[in-house]
Amino acid sequence: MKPLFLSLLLVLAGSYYSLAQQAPKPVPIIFDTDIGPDYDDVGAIALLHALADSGEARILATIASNKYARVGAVLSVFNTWFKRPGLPIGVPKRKALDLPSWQKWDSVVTANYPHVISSNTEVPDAVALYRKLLAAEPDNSVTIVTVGFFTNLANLLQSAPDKYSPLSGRELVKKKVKQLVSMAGHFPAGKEFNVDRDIPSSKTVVTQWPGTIIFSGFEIGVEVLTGLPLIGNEAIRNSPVKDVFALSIPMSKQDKNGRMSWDETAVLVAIRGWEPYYTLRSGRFVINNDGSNSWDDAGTGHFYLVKKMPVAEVTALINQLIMHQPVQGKSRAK
Ligand SMILES: [Ca+2]
Repeated sequence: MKPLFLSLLLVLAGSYYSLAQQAPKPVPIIFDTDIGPDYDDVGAIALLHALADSGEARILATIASNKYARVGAVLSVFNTWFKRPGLPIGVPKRKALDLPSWQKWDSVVTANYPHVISSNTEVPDAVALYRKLLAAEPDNSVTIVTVGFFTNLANLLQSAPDKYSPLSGRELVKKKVKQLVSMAGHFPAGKEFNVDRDIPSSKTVVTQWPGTIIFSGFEIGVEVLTGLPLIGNEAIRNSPVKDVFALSIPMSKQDKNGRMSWDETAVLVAIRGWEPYYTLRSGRFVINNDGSNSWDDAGTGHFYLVKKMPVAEVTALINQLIMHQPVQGKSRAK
């Protein structure tokens, strides 16, 4: 019996070891969002928490690139609902856009759901938080996903050594950031909101970012219409994600088949990689003085997503992920 028991133990230990070997490490990620003017950011933060709950991501922070008065509280509503009330939040304290939701869903969710942050004064400046978090992470490890303006990343690149790190912002990014994924631009050429709203910051980032950038362009998310299964799902109750979509979809005729999923595609690719869903086109993002962009195929360091998986399949996947509900039990740190 003894040898048999021993071999069984060895087999079990072997399969545990191989499982442990195969399990991918969660992606450490910073989510940078303008959450307000559009509500695909709400789908994106739901998807972010869904992939953290599945062990695929480790959220380091949710940071706003927009400074309207409720933005810190709005981020806190979603982090609290997904049982991560202590997740760090940052807000730009210097010059930044101030764009609340035109559908007013920001005041609805902050009125109806618990949040541990009620004012932007309670959270640190976005750049200080970036520096603190990056300094504490291993080299070449952090993924940043931006689904709003480049305001914070431009300020980060231009930041000086501080109590968190003796490195300049650009040096710190070069050392710590593995990749930047951005919902930005329109390919091969066009004009897109996130780039156009803060042109100087967009220029700074696309010309000075020291590492790889993957862009999910306007043309990717515009075809992925999501949210109808969420708002029609009777089993989902008391959800700020559902409430935002249920309030906003009927307010615009163009959303009658669901909202365009620009920001969700960027978060999906930032965590799971592009390979199952898209191919990459290599080159260089070119930004023009009027905020429009084009693409230089001869350049290097930048990529944009090109459709591979049928739109219906990406749509079904995002629809499923944004219906994710909080995992019951105690609060999570990250
Ligand atoms: Ca956005």
